[in-house]
Amino acid sequence: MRINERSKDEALAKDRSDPTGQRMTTDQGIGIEHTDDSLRVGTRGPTLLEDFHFREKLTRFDHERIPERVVHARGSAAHGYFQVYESQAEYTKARFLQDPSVKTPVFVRFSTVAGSRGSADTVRDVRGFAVKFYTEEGNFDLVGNNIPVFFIQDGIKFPDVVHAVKPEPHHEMPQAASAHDSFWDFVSLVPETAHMIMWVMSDRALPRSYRMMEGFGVHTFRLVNAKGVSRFVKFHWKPLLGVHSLVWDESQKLAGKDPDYHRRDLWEAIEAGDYPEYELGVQIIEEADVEKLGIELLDPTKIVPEELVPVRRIGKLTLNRNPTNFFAETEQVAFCVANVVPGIDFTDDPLMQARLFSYLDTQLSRLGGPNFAEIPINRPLAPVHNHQQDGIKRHRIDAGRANYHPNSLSGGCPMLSAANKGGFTHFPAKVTGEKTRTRSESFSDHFSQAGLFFRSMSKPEKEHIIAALLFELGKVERKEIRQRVVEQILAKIDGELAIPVAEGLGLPAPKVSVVKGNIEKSPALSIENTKKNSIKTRRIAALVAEGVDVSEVEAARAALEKEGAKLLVIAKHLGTVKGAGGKVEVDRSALTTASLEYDAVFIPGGAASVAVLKKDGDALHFVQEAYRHCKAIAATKEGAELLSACGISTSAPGIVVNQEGAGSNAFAATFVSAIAEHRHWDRADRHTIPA
Ligand code: HDD
Repeated sequence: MRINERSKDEALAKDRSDPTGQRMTTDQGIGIEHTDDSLRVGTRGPTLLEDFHFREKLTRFDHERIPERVVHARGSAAHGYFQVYESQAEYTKARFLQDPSVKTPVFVRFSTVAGSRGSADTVRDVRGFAVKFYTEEGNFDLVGNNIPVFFIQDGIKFPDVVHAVKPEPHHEMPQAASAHDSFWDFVSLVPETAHMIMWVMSDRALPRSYRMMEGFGVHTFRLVNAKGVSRFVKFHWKPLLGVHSLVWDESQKLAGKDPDYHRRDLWEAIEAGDYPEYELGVQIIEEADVEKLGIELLDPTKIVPEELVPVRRIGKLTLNRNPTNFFAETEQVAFCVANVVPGIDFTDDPLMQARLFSYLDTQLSRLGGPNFAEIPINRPLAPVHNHQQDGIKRHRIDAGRANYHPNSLSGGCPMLSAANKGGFTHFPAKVTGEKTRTRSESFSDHFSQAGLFFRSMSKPEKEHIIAALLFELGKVERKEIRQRVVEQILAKIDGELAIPVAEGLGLPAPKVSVVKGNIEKSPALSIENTKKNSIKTRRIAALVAEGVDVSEVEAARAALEKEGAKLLVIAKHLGTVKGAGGKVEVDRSALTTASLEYDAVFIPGGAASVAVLKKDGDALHFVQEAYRHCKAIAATKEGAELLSACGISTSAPGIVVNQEGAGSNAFAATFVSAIAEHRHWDRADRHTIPA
């Protein structure tokens, strides 16, 4: 079969129901004449049981909810396609990785892990990055995260780590947060969490957007080519917009101001045609080189530093269509690590092995039985024929008498496929050994890569990790847990980390004993080194009041839009604001928005406008908060006076002041590069600003 970018959309179209121009019916297709009053005896009498429409309507409502995912309950998804840059036949026979002209449809769901379905998007947490490829050979699911390692090494401990991080069982608190005793109790007793802890305490756990975070397959997989040669592979997703994060104060406030911040951002970007794009990267490791590498590839708490094995970018994922219906698609999509196509195979990573079981199993209760693969979003494009049958909510109507193999009654059909005709064969890896519940010694180094991560951070990133630990451990009630984390975990990662955390918690300085690996730093781990050459899709707030210099707003808008960014005008009231040279349309009233929702702020000139803003506490707070969060702020002409009123020095990093006006080339160039920098951490006085 030949598929294209539209294939899944076309397949879903058969199940879509468009009410436009249609009459309302019951579930049985019977026309409804009245739906606002139940059937009763007399106008004030009892309601009648025979009102089947009323009973059906309520019954259906009563049963609308299904169990939320036990982890990753909160998520947002999009459709798109994947296209390989050039054939990867040397490494894999997977057909979707052969032909650059093929656009394989995908459905991608991003998520947080710990929170419930209705929890806020911007919490400190790992983000899920799950991709379902609807390939010609069946579905391949790459169920990854935005962090390349995991908390534990063996899936038997998954219920433990998830119970520990989820709200505590006696009072169901806190929601969507790891800052509580049971999580840190677990961490303090399970040193294999050390590396992951560094990542979740870092800026990686506070993405600016789903469009600006990396993704990782985490485990080592195998790629197998048509000759049966296998190589190990680590999968990466690299966002074309670079990797950018929020700051913690901003994340917490956003959770209240706009709990749907990431969901909205993804939706709006796609609606605006700013399609999120990520390159698929692979680190390929020859079996013969494994020993030389000196990294246990079966240990999911380890990365292979990009400096040792470069990430080769082999294709691009583009998300270009929002789902039609959240429940039908985003909620009912069922990812499964075991969904692989010929040419991609598993390894003996004990975390991966547990996942191979858990994902199918969880859908049985979440989606109510074994036929969940027949739900439209889960159906492969490749034809499905087998002898699996019956079960609750069966849709497929199998024809014929033979529901077993081998058979002669159906002419032996459905037939098996040989390996060279698309039949999946497991790579015949050699395995020997005795049954045991012990881990290999090669899984015992828990700290060298945690230290590598910390030491690879820039100064502000290190400060953020320390601040995150002080916040999280500061919320822990039991002193002995705080102490154990510092002494048993942090002191083995790095003194520069453990000592300030101990100090901030009022604990004695721990005895530091650090185990270092064979590389000191991995620059690829620091998001300070990400791409900073574009402001595409960034949102800039322009603060205005009556009397604003309208030409300044329009000149700034033109300069920013030229770079693919968007200027939104904010004023006290919706409608229009009059000023010198005309009027400007207001996009958001100050009441409904906050600096948190923008990447940068622009204060246009106009003496009357600035005079009003200088006396407006909300406007002052807006600018001060953006300053504190280290965002670029530009002011032209009289706009500079608002900066002074906020106590902000016009020479502070990331502050752009221009008296020539927003139309000048110098203004555009400096403001654009200040926004592209994302944040200006070196504002020494930012903690003195009251916001
Ligand atoms: Fe998992 C969901 C990613 C370890 C068991 N996981 C789930 C989702 C993502 C991940 C992105 C949400 C999929 C969606 O959007 O529907 N999980 C990971 C990664 C892991 C990982 C990257 C480590 C490398 N998970 C993991 C283990 C187990 C599970 C070790 C069990 C042994 N995960 C599940 C689950 C979920 C799930 C219980 C809940 C909902 C679902 O599967 O469909 O089966």
